[in-house]
Amino acid sequence: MNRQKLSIIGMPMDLGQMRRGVDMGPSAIRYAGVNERLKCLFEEIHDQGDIAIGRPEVQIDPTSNLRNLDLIAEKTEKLAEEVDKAIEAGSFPLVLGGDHSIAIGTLAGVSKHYKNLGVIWYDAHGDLNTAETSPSGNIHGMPLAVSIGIGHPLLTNVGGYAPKVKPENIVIIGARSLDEGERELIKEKGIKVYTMHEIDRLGMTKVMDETITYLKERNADGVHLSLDLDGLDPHDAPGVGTPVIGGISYRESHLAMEMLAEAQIITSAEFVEVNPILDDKNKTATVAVALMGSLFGEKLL
Ligand code: Z70
Ligand code: MN
Ligand code: MN
Ligand code: MN
Repeated sequence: MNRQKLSIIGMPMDLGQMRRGVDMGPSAIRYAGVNERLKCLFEEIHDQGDIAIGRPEVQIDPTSNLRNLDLIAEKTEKLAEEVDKAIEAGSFPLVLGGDHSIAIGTLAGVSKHYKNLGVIWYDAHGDLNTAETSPSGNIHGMPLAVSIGIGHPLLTNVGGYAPKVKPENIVIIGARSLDEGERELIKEKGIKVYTMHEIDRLGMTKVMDETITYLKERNADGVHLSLDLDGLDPHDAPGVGTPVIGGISYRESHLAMEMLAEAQIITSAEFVEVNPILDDKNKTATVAVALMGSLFGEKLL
């Protein structure tokens, strides 16, 4: 893991779902002090500001069940370029969302730098829908399917290549709201999932130990952490568009981040779905920044 340089890239895009406010996620996370918190953990921090999203008209195409398809393809392509540049410059890319559809761009920028990328998807949801299986038409429920090459070609080909990740290199942690088509895809593709049931049963220590061992045994040469704040319990992270009760606690999440720091396997990360409009005094962004501290090796003593 490169501890020298960190690139912070804001992706204020809310086009992957229907609740406004998640476009303010990067501002909320900066307001919560991300730069100050991480300053002492890196030699250099480059806050690259935000990718320009503008205020595009919402695209409604009643035939495709893919809301804002063209816009999301266009904007995630831009994010992919920035993430790629950061890695080329020897920086660790940290992307601030934005709804989870931004992961299409992050992974497109990251995965070309690795032969066998691993992905940890920390989320209440599977984000494994396609236009055919999605109950909502929201693309933020699809980025993990897109990354394994399943979905509309405009999305799977962001970055100019597909797929980005092998299904067997993915570990989902925190799942508790899966759609039928997602369950089928998980079984069909052999994606490793720790639902809340396994987290309760095994404890977070065992879940993370197993996750780290699994990705090492798979010979992952890089691991991307995609952390959706709705993976946490809404009590600890209320500022998200789709809260699901019975989630991972703040403490368990810290432990998970600390274990990832210790294992030194994470090579890129994104924190998504922070919605300050739905939040309680910027609590969720504050939690996100605290988790980043642990992920990047902050010590209590
Ligand atoms: C549902 C769908 C989702 C995030 C909600 C929800 C998906 N499975 N993803 N919040 N981040 O509409 O596809
Ligand atoms: Mn490159
Ligand atoms: Mn998600
Ligand atoms: Mn989610």
